[in-house]
Amino acid sequence: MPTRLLCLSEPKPSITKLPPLGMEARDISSDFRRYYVRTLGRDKHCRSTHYVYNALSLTLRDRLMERWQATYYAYDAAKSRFTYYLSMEFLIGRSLGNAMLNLGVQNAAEKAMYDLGIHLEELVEHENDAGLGNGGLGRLAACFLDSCATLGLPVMGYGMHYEYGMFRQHIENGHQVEEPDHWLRNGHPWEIVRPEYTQRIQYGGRTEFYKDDAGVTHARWVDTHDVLAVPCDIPVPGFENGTVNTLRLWKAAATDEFDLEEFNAGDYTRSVADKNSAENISMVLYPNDASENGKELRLKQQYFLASASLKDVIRHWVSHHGNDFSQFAAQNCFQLNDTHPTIAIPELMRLLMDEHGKGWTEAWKITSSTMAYTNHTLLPEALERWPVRLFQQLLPRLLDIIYEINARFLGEVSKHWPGDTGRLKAVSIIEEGPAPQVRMAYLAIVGSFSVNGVAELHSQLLKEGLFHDFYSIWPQKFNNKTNGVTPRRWVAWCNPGMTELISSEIGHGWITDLSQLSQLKPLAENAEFRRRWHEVKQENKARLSKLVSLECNVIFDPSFMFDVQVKRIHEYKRQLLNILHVIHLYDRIKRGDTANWTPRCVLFGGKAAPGYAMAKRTIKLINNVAKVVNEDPATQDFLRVAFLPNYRVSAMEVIAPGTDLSEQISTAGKEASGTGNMKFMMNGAITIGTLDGANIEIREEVGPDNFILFGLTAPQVEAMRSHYNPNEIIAKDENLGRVLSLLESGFFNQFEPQIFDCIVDSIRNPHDPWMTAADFPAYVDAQRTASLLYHDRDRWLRMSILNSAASGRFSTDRTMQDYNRDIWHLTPVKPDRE
Ligand code: CJW
Repeated sequence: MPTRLLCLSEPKPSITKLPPLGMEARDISSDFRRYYVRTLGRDKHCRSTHYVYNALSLTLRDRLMERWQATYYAYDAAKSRFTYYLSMEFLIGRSLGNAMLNLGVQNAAEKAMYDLGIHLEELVEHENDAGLGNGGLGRLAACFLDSCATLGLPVMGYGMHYEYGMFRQHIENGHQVEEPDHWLRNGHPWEIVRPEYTQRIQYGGRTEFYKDDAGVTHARWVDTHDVLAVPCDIPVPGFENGTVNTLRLWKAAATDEFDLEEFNAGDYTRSVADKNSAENISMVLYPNDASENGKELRLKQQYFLASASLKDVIRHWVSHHGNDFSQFAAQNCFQLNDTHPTIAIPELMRLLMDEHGKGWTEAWKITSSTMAYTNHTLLPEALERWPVRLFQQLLPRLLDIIYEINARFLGEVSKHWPGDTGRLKAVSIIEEGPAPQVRMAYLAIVGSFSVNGVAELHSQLLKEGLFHDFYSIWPQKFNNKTNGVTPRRWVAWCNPGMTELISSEIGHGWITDLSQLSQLKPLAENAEFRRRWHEVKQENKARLSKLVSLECNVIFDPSFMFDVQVKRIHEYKRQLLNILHVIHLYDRIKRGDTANWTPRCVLFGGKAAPGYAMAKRTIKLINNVAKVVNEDPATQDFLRVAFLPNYRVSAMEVIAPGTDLSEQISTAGKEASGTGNMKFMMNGAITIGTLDGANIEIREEVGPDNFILFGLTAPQVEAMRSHYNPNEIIAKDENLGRVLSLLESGFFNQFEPQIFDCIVDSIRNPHDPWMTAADFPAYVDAQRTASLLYHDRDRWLRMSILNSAASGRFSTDRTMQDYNRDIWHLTPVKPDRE
């Protein structure tokens, strides 16, 4: 830890007082050159983009830093109530472009670089994505932070500083191959390490009880193995408003205290190895999306995040209020991003009781009015449960507290349903059995004052199904907060052509008030506007086509319809249904059934969890089908198929603007919300989709004529389960029969016998949870509708404009205002730059 400066009095304010930095091209240029030459020590012979990128990043970071400090002075002065967004994932992607956009210096930076003979775009492309998340849940957290900063809300993100983010995906012979993503290899100029706020995190050991001087019994956690948590802060700029919030990511470090017993016993190397195991805690992001993996290290990570963040907030609290926690709940709120940080509930209890001497009642009152829980999935395989045995070993004191929370909760339940022991068993936080488990979702509900789902259907299903008993006890806790995406990154940054066109018609107020896009509606009837809209889309398609050609070696002709499905590969998302349709189109081409054909380029992208065999096999199928289709000269004018490797945030920034048709085809009731659907809609794509997650609200906003609907509804899916007969459907539907025959004949795996048997079997299985066969005929019809609509260019353009125009509700600005109105109750603060 750095030593404190020796000074007789406190440092004078003049140490921190500096004139404001200029925002013009010449100011940026001169700071840039100073960093390049003086700080980084480069000269005219240096040819590496890396240093140029770093010099520009540091130049912009200085400008963020000014606003960052001003923001915190303003929050302090306003004595702001704060919300802390606790999340194991923040999928932030690249930072340079976002910093330029939100600081409003894009043009100035562009000019400064241009005058020095540097292409800004090359610098932007140089940056590695910060892939500190899996998919929707992690990207949502990043969009939330952007919106909170833009709204001036005192919200801070707390997460993990993984050394290795989401793995890099290669495709070899059609198979996914994972490679570690050492995203920090070239450094990360956007973070500031703050060792002065290091926290100590305990593991293992045992609980010891003792009496204080007044004879009151207390507990303490002793004989623990400790690990240090060091914060790395990343600035989160609001859009042109002078606010910069903080994303604080925790990195694990060893305590530097050797185990003396081991050391003296001569086991020096073992003692050093322990250091490694400490640092392992923040080494790698678990690459599971909506499926649990249950590894001990994951629980260690969860506790690491929760404990470090709470201790950090309490450190700040105690420095202002001492041991008086009476106003703590009035001033602080924790939003739990799924159950992953739920251990924060017993941890806050522990800190208040064991470290601050509060009694159970007071501690519980504070905890249960401070925590709020967001659920992101109904899939049983994603619901976290931890073996009691593991808790006992790793976090014994927390298990004590969880047992006590459960005992008191079950006491309440038996008052609600007297004598109903079945009910007690059903809602118990501890699932009994040969290997008892802690149900993290139940712990989260019991310990929170708010429980929300992420789209209307999802929140409804939580109340009716998964959490029904809890809803009966506490109906007032349950609420919906439909997800969104930030229009800064997902339109203003990634689609400059559309941004310019829209702003030329309605001004640029829409960037911070997306509902203003509704002013575009009448322009759908304006032929000249449609022509310009089409022009922008074609340019964006050309850009996407370049990416596909570079990364997949497949030529996408921008005059074809671009039909895209990019998201994590999961059976419930039904990439399989999509590729079955591609096979059907191929079959039609081979039969010569191509009258009035709408040529298509079908793009897939997404990562499969490394241990998820079916998902990986689906990737292989897509690649094999793509190869057959693309190599067959008969398809030349009709169909192209590609799988884009290593789908990530920065790839989506090119994909969304260049997409015509957005595939959102999950089995109804399974996709909690989806957020890719919103990015596509904002960028003028038309959705083909089921009535699932936020698709329902998208269709509501844009109207049924501008949304291509198909498939069973969630209740129909459930009703069909008992008598689902896929083989009968296959026998009746000629198209599906032919597609399955092709697959079963080994047509797409001539030299790889049987590799797709598991996929065919899953479709033919009456217990197929995803009911792929059930929706296939309707899906093919809907795709025909899409083709016909695309054929009529004016019709399609109208729909495209109307989709963007109706996307206002899906800005995270709206989502954050909803959270703030119903859960957080924060007052926006405008920082004073003087
Ligand atoms: O959250 C998005 C939704 C989307 C939903 C996703 C989600 O599938 O429909 O738009 C934002 O609300 N992600 C997860 N659940 N739901 C998720 C992610 C990572 C996980 C996990 C669940 C990692 C683990 C376990 C469950 C693990 O153990 O590593």
